[in-house]
Amino acid sequence: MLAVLCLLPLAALSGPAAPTLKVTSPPNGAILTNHTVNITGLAGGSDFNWKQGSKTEFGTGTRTGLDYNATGAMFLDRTLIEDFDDNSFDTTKWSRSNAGGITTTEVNKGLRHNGRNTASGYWNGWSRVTSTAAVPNIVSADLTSFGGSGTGYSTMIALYQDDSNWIGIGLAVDTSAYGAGTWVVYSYASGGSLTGATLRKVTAGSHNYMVKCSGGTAYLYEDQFEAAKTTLTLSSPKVRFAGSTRALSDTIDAT
Ligand SMILES: [Ca+2]
Repeated sequence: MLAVLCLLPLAALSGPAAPTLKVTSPPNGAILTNHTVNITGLAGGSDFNWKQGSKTEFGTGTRTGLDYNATGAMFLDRTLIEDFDDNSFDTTKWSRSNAGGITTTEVNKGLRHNGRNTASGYWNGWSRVTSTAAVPNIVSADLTSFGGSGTGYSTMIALYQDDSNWIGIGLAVDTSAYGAGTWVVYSYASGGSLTGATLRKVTAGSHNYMVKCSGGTAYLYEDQFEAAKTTLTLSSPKVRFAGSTRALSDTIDAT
């Protein structure tokens, strides 16, 4: 599952109205520190300026993703791409936690949530991979296969601020809550208050899931189409991948 994490170009989301960006000063290719780049005359009539203040910030990555919120305010953000393609889990970029017999490993050019729930109670068998640093406010990943057995199992990609503030989208089977089938689901926590919903049933196959949080609204996408949105503000979120199982002896295998 979740082979690629990246910031997608805005044009992929919003159709023909995508704005263009042209910076004439400093010239293309120039590397400057402690200079302000001012970008004007873009969609929504807003201006944007961005200051790259240090070598350290430059080394963190170039801000290449153009984004705007519902008011038309524009901003740039960094791009992070992780392919999980070398079968070696990078603990400088990612932290792992798990419980109840479910684990996440980097295998076969992707992340794999796998295992059999050994925990009592409900949804106490899980594994989570979280970035060690904050990420852009748009994250996406391809879920290439999703399976399991028993009463319920789920996987999602999420923007995660803390346990009380996060939002994610993915797939779930929960025969007691949803009936038969695999469902696209989303859930989020805002100030500790948890909300979740099913969106539609899906058949097997690869799907891309994306989460964007911008200007006080969180947007959830499946295969580049907006699937849901809700009012939510997150501060410096990380990206999290999670796989969970519902009850004792339920299994999951998601890549
Ligand atoms: Ca790796």
